[in-house]
Amino acid sequence: ATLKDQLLTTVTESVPNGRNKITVVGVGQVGMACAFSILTNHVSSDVVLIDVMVDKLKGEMLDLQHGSAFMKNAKVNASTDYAATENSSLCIVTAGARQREGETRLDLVQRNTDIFKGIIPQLVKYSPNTILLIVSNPVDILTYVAWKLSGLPKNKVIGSGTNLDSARFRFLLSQRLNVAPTSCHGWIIGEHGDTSVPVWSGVNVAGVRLRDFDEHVGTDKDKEHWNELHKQVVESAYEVIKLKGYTSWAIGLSVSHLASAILRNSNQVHAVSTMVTGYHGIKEEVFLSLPCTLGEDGVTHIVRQKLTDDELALLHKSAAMMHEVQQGLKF
Ligand code: 6V0
Repeated sequence: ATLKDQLLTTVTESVPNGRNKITVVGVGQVGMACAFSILTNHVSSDVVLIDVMVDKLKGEMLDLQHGSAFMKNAKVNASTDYAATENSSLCIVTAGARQREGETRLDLVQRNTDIFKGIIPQLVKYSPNTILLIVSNPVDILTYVAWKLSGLPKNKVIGSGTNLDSARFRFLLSQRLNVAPTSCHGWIIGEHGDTSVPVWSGVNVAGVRLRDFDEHVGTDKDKEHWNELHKQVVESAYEVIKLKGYTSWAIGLSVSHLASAILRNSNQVHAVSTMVTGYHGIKEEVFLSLPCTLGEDGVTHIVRQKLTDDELALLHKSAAMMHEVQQGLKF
């Protein structure tokens, strides 16, 4: 008998996978920020990392494993083989090519669609009951692509969407009002990025709407120019990328909150990218962000926001644009 056998008597074999197992595909800046936030917030005790870069993958795995004792003994594994992802409750996809100089947005979409063809079917093969949380950009279109490639029901394919944009918005509101971000309620819906829609009609603190003091707040007629905050939200990714080369911490934290809501079946409401056909008069088969309740089945309910005509028009513009880009995609 080995020393181990002498020390430990087997009562029953231990379970190989944790019930809260999370796979993160892509160990770049975003994937690692997601993994680190998930581990340090104790959202999962069983994280698997997947990438195509063997050395980087192993290095990241070892570095995190060495911190296991400080993360409630979480297990961290890594592999280029999707068999390691078996029985994941949640798969987060952050893998993706970066835009090259002179490359159009559509080119990037097609390149990332081609990358997704090698990732999504593998994830579903080993975890047929998983929920997919897509982070790679352009996130709304790639969530649609992942939905098509996976064959999963629409509730189980989610894009990180405007959860991050909404967090940025609430932070900026907090700075201007000197009220904590979690006490400033404001939602950004629609496309994650340039055509996102700030729902000024609902922005409130303690249920008191800014629109009740000034009906023009957030519009062009607003003398205090509150809509500058939304412009800053749209600019923020570009600004951070210009300053540090990439964005990572805020998206990592935002994704770990979504993962927590899903795994804990909490019915928390977050703005995430979901199939919006039939909502707010949208006819196209597209994914855009709306406030959704999240639980272990993914998106269970969509909150029916009372949008103004201007907000609806902006949302329809996003939907039309997503649809147009999707038409050019080759699966
Ligand atoms: P990065 O640092 O270049 O990392 C990308 C990783 O993906 C690398 O480690 C690659 O090796 C890996 N990868 C590439 N192809 C494959 C493949 N076929 N299988 C497995 N792994 C692969 O990029 P970064 O981490 O900065 O960004 C990743 C993606 O997230 C990009 O598409 C960003 O645009 C997107 N972001 C999305 C955000 C959001 O709010 N949804 C926010 C920030 C970035």
